[in-house]
Amino acid sequence: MSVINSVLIENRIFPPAEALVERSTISGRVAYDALCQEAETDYSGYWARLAREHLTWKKEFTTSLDESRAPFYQWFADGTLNVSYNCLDRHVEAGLGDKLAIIFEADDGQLSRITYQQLLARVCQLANALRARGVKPGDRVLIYLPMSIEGVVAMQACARIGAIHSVVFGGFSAKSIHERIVDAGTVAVITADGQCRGGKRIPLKPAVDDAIAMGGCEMVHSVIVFQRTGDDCSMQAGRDVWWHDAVREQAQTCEPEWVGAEHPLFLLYTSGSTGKPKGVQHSSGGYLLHAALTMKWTFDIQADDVFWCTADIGWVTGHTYIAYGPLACGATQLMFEGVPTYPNAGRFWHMIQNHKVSVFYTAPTAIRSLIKAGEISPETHPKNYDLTSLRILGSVGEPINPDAWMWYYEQVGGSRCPIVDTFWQTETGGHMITPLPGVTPLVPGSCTLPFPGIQASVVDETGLELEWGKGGLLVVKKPWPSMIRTIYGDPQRYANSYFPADLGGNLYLAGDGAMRDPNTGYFTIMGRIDDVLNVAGHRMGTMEIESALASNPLVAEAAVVGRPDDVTGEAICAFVVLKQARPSGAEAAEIANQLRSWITKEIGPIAKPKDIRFGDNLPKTRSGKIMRRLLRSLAKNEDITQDVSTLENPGILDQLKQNA
Ligand code: 6R9
Repeated sequence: MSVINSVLIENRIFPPAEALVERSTISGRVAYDALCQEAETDYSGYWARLAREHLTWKKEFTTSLDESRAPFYQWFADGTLNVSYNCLDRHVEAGLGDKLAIIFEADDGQLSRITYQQLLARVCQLANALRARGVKPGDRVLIYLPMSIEGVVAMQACARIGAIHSVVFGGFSAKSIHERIVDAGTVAVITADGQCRGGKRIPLKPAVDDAIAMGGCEMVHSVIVFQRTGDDCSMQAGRDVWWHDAVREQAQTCEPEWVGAEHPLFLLYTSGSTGKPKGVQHSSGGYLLHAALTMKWTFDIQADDVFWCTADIGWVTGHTYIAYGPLACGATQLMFEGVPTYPNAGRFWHMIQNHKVSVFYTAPTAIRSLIKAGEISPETHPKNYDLTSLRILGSVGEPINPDAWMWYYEQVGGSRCPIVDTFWQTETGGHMITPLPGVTPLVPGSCTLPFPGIQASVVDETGLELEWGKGGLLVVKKPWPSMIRTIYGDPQRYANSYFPADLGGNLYLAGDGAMRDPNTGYFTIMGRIDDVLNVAGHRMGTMEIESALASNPLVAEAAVVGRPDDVTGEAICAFVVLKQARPSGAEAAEIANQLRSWITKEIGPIAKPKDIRFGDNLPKTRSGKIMRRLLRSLAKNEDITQDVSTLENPGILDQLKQNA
């Protein structure tokens, strides 16, 4: 692989405010360096110390990292614990039973609040109900629920009895549910009659019925149905039971199942380079350690914080930073059922104001869409809200372009709040490369430095470490506690995809391109390595072109893909959403030319998109990720044959077929 040329230069730097450094758990660069040094000197001892300090064990472990079956690494394997005990009971035992665990805001604004004591009681009741229906430790339970307190209760109840949950995002189709039921050999499903999003009621249970009817699901003996909308819902006698009926007679206490640290906590299906989603398997002890630790260090979570992660529990961010991390720390969190644009695009800011949110964690795509909305309807701009409760902002899911970063920093954070741009993946379990609020001077668009103990690096295609300033493959050199343990049912695929022989077989390959700043060593993520373009022999990260486009005052959002080209190998095709209405005809051609000149000026003629297409929006998954697969097909003028069931806005595809 030739070197990825980084052409995006960012000179702005934002050191942490003195007051923040003082109050932070990890305070100052010296403290950060000391942790890194400790990990360097005694890697396995470092993580063992943290696992003892941050988790409560039933039986203490005697071994920390076990590499004897590499790349199937084990952590703290002879220790036993229970994840739900760590998230609930231990706080109640410490006198925090009356502390709010979750403030839930429904789509229509209705609020429910639940304390740690109440949450524990509800988790115990559902855990007892699952046990009563024959769910045993190690059994797989599929969860298909809306954003709700019940979603968290369901996940925690599985953890309590040692069942392995597999949460499927509420927007996935019956076919996706079916695939996941079969792949994991699921014995029970927890779902709801429907969900409410953006003022609409959307059924859920029918998709579960259809999935099971597709065949091969005979092992599903129970379907527990939470009543959310009250809409009609068919119930199959013997198999289906209403949640409220299942828990009614159950005790509010439940002895946790003490499991080994390596006992699987959950599977979460994610897309890889092939079409078949992979069931990423996570552990109990190592996963929970990193969930707790990153809450404390990256988000600097304190007793009086109100934490809000806007992700859905159907994605890994909702697992680690809603269902487990905040609870493992005894924090108070806000949870939201709806969408950021309902009843208007000021919803997030309104909620931050109302609930005095202090730590806010969202995705760049949400920020960019709210920037756009704030320009169209100025009354939804964050300046109309009191956001002074905020102290830390977070970003996750994709690279954040410097323009969106600056807007987030200035307009949302009032230039007071550090932005932790957290790079991580479903497979990593928690943050890998991220600023720490009381440590790291921030550079817009950079996720900065590895979390203490994480040995991230950039290598070439043979696994050789590259000097700073050279782009290459992002890898992790040592196993870490919260890493993926295997792909469920396909250990070979796990070994091949994440520890490829080309790199020597012992480096974890993240699948992203990255470069370290020659002076600071800061990491910049340059997009998936499958998104790296080679135009006339020059390699460029698509993200850099996107960022350059997004920095044009006319542009709200842009995505760039490559398409085959006879002359240059690959040509750049840009899909652009303008802040103004979608142009057509001569106007479109004129703006396209302006953008080409802009790119020429920002990066150079090599980065000039050959094709530019305008849309009202970009094709995105319901989790907000741009579907580049589709864009690549559109760029090639291919018919769309891929599965578009995860697409939020299928109507957009037609618009994006024509060049400006
Ligand atoms: C947590 C999550 C993982 C992929 C990852 C990368 C991209 C995530 C990022 C980021 C740049 C960040 N990604 N966070 N890229 N900066 N802060 O999103 O997990 O859904 O598995 O996606 O997302 O490309 O490889 P997942």
